[in-house]
Amino acid sequence: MTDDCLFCKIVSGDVPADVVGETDHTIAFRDINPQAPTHVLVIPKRHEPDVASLAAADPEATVDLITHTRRIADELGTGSYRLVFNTGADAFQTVFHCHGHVLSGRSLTWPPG
Ligand code: DGP
Repeated sequence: MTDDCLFCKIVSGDVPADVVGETDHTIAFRDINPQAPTHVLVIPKRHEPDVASLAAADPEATVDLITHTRRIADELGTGSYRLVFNTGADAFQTVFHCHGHVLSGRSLTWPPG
């Protein structure tokens, strides 16, 4: 837990969120600014700034997070989904606690949109 991290506060329950799933290592909650009918953030409970840091620190939690995204897409989306890890400020990462965006429920375009 990092005191000044918004997503750590969601993990601890100090900031409310629309939680749609939880495992030993991860929680999933709806994004406050959805970009698709299903837009869920899947995050590790432990604080790591990005997915590569999580993979280095805790491979088991990383596998759990990826597996959890599949379940969210199956249960709440269409089955087809996009999993996005914005990494670094220039890639539009705004919250520096690892999170995967699960986007589903509409036709997604490529390049990303
Ligand atoms: P990123 O730009 O990749 O770091 O994504 C951060 C996402 O977090 C962004 O899509 C909006 C979402 N977000 C920011 N603050 C909150 C919040 O307080 N609650 C929820 N549910 N989502 C938030």
